Amino acid sequence: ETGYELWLRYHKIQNTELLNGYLGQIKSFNVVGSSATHDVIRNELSAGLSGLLGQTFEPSTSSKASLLAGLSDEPTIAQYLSESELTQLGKEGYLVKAISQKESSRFLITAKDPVGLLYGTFHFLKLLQTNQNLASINILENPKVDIRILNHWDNLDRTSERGYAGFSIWNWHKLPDYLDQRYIDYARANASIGLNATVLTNVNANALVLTPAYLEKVKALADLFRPYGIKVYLTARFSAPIEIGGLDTADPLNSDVTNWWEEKVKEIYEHIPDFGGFLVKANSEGQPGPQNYGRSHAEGANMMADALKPFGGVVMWRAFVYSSEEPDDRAKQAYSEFNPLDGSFRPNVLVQVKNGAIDFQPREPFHPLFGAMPKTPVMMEFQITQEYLGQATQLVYLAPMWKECLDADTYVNGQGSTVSKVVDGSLHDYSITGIAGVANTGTDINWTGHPFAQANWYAFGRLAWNPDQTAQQIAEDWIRMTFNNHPKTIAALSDMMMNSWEASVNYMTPLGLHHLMGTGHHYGPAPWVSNLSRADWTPVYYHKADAFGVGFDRSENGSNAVSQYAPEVAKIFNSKDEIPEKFLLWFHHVGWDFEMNSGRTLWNELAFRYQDGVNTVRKMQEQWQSVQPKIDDERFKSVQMLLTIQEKEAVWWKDASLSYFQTFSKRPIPDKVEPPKRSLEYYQSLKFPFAPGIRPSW
Ligand code: BDP
Repeated sequence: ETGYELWLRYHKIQNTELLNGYLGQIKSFNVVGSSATHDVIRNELSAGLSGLLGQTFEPSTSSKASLLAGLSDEPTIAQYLSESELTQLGKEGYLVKAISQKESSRFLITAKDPVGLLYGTFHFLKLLQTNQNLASINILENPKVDIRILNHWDNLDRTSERGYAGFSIWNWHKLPDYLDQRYIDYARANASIGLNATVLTNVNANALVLTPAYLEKVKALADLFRPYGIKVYLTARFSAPIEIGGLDTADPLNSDVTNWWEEKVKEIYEHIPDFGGFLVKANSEGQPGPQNYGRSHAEGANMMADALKPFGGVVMWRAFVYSSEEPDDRAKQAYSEFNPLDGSFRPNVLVQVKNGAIDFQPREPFHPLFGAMPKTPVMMEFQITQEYLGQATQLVYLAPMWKECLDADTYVNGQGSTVSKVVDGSLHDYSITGIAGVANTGTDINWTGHPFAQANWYAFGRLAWNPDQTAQQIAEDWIRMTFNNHPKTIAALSDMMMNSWEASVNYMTPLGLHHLMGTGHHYGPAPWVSNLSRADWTPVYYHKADAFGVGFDRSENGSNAVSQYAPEVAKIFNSKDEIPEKFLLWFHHVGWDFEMNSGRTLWNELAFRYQDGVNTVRKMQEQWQSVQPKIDDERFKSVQMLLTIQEKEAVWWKDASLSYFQTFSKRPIPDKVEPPKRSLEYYQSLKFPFAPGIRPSW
């Protein structure tokens, strides 16, 4: 198996008792009604039921079919629905339930909108894929977040910034006439996990995508995605009026500029009537923006929002800003810039904030902007592609990391003001909500490079739909759907997955360390780098190791980044003794002999954590080995080889980091920690000129 099928693997159910039970319950299906989405649903049910149940299922038109799917206002369907079910069903929600009649049980899938019906269909098929008992199912679901969107950092030349799975899926050269089947399979996969939107282009944007020839290509994709409920968005380069519009300014308060954007937006909607809107990276890492003209982020965002408003479009304006000229701690800058702008954005602007205040590090405390903008919809940006988390060679299941952030308590409206309540809008009553994931898909046959990276795409969709689900439950569903339902498979793989993120934090950046990766490509350890064009891109800026100790002092005595959090949180982060150790070196510069909870000194604990990370990877190798008889050869070998690489990389991280930090601590490597295999000079000499995922100009 190549893995191309993802979690939509409709192989015949192995357990014959269960299979016979299902065959007794599901004899036929009828999808009532017509639309392009209804056709998709018919195809999905035919493929899913035929594959899983091992018999051919063709759509029937009988109102007595054992599985009935249709909109809630279809008379055939409406007779089975109660008032309360109808009121509970939201626009994109669905109901999947058993309806018992004269001893024979039947099943109903319904929704108010065809896309909800498609989501319900995927849920029903998931029940079979995961071998659930259908007898008394009654599932009513509505998404908790409005815009559930992938951000592709894909360039028009098909390279993918921070992409580790080949080239971009979008073949701009052959579009609009050549419609690759992958486009449809992509939309289908997204719909199966409830994603409803996609940004096709890189945040480091190219204005060409807004020219007529490219809009034809974008339209072709939008037309394919529409039946799957996926709306298309584009990144808008702030200087586009100059680059493709022939103007000599992009000042958001200049009327030629506002007219240009109005006309451009009109042109886009002529091609794509349900176009979603723009994602904008402005005045960030060299990208142009309103500040080039002395205007604020709000003035820039509002100008685009006004152009989009008549058509129902939105602007997702990124808060990922930090300046090398600014002397203040990088971690504070986004908050300092955006918090004062709360209330000055148009209602159709969302401010898109990364989960943490630096940049998708293996572990970051939640970004202080969550909870700090009650009058502005703040949306979440997670990174699915593993830029800082093992790229395509490491098995790192990211759902536990996303959950740690979503479940964190901001305390802004008292206890229980979790980040997920900010994101789902319930804390501040946002009128629109969103959650974005930087995609990890590419042209690799298995879509994501590492077979287990599929789980991160999957988990992102599931959490975007409902941030309250658990990482464990999502992992189990994914394993059952992607591999098999054998209890041994589920036990071994879910254990590997659930421990993998903490392990990677340990062997890369334990105890709150961050940004210690190789320059540019971010592959492997390089904590010694100190001489880049910007100080805030160098690892030494972040770890500040010296003879006394290590860590960035962000307490009241340091940069005071802690003050950007609610007082209850700030108090804990500010105290070396109260702060959870996982964030210790993020907020404090701590002496090498500081006593940790384990009773070890900081230096010994650091060494111990590095070793623990390595040990966990070795355990993952054993666990994978133990399921060999249950996994197809191709995927088994692929993961086996990747785990070998991961083990080597974990040891490399440990050895390079400990050798380097030892030059400051001057303390011995403690017992039970394997001493570094090579000299520090060796690790420093390693070069990776062709590491993947890098932006060509970097
Ligand atoms: C960093 C990436 C860089 C992105 C930037 C961003 O290294 O390639 O352009 O974030 O999010 O993580 O804009």
